[in-house]
Amino acid sequence: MDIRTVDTTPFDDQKPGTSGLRKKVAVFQQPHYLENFIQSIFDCVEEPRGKTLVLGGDGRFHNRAAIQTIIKMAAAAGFGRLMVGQGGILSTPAASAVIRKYRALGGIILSASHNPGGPGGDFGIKFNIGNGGPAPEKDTEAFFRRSRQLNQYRIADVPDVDLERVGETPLGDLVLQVIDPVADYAELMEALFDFGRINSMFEAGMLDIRFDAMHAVTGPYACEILEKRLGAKPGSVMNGVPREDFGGGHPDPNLAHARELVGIMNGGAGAPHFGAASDGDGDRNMVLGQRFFVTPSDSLAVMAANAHRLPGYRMGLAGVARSMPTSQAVDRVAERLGIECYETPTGWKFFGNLLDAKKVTMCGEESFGTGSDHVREKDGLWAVLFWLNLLAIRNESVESIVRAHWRAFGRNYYSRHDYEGVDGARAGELVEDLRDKLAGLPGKRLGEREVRYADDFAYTDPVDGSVTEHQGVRIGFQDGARIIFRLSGTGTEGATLRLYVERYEPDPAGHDQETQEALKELIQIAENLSELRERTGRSGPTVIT
Ligand code: G16
Repeated sequence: MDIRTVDTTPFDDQKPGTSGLRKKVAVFQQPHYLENFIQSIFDCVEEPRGKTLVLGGDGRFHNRAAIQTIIKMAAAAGFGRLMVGQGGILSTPAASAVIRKYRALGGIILSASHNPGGPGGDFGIKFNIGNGGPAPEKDTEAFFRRSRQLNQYRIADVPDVDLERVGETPLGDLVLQVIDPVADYAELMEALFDFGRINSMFEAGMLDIRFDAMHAVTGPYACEILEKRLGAKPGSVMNGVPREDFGGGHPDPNLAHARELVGIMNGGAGAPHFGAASDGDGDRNMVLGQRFFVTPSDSLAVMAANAHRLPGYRMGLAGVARSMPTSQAVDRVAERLGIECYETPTGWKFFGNLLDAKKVTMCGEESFGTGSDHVREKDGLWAVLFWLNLLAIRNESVESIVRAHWRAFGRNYYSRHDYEGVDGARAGELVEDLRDKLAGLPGKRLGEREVRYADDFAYTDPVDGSVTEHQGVRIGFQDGARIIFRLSGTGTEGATLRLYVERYEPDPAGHDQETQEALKELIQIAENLSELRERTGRSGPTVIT
């Protein structure tokens, strides 16, 4: 096998964001762009000789071309085994499961998650380490530093490989192994949940579900697990064939982008009992009941409160974690259970150490992500199976489970307002000016509430002591209400400014308000304080979740 060393020049924009390097497809199509970043990773990881690497993606446009290039570079780097999902497919949680099961050195996941795909869409590369989770910041910083010095990469001169046939092919010293992308993941799910019990509900006609795969990676996983193994009726999985452009849609499971599913779930008495959707790479989830939306923050709290009822979590939870902007609903569950609740910066990578150190069993984020220690990524289908198992155990509707939870713990009204595609400099100034106001806020009254604290969130990892600063401006009130401002780290066009608003309502008599109405005063305060509309030049948010 001939290995070529190719001269290259560094790019200055290969800094990974919240979740890997995400750019427009056209950026990745520039000569050497992909190769430079992959070589930067290979130069920073431990000695690859003889080790196993996992590779797959969400099937979006450019996935196949990128995989062929990475196979050749992995062969040149000296890896012993490369496990690639058939057709280049591996959902993010499945990749995490495979890395862990086969004790791989790590894995490369090609995805821009929920961002649109196709030639004009986005592409992305994530590196996951040996625990199956996203590379921590010290690693992504090292990749970035390396990318700025890189002047050569190495690639094997071999023809493209057939990715459709499961099996092994030698490529020099590398064994290329094309694997069934679903099998290991499905086996793991069977070990965590009571498939027999869920199956009985389907058999008895007591459960009708709709799962929207949004023409993204979860299609094959959902068809195999929900329809084939669990017996949901054919057609329960919608948009189940992965497409390179996600069928022209935006594979983001929220009320704005999963409209078709939302329409079905709002469709009167004959609507399915349970609806769910997942995103481009299968790590996010949205859960719906009949005419009922479960906020991701509530979903996490309900799951934590009920975990002990499910086979995989019978021993109870060691602790829980949530990202800082996620509502404090789960904090109340942790308090009741007498376990620790950790507050981390946005980004699944911050949960890795807590999970590895067994400080937490379950974690979640407001951005439609929930997961547990079974892998080191958030996991969309896992959350769906968790809910199905819970429905089968409690034999109640989604809505009645959530309402009972509110009665027991109180309700955290919660909403996120996104201002997308804002001018980057203006968004930066807005956040800077807010930071300047923080010192003067504690003790002050804003509307009917008194500010208890106002800060720029910083996190000290309790396991390795690493410090991460400037993770969002927080204004907390005496009654637990919060206003948070943050700049997204996953967009590829301009800046996305996120406003998160939350308030706690302990009284069940106050649990029936419409969310935006319930949060109106706080939203107004946030907009006034930040001069949000004037400074962004927008009359309102682009997306409300
Ligand atoms: C990624 C991260 C999540 C984060 C989300 C949104 O998710 O893994 O931890 O909450 O982005 O981040 P931001 O607010 O910075 O845009 P995904 O599903 O896009 O990989």
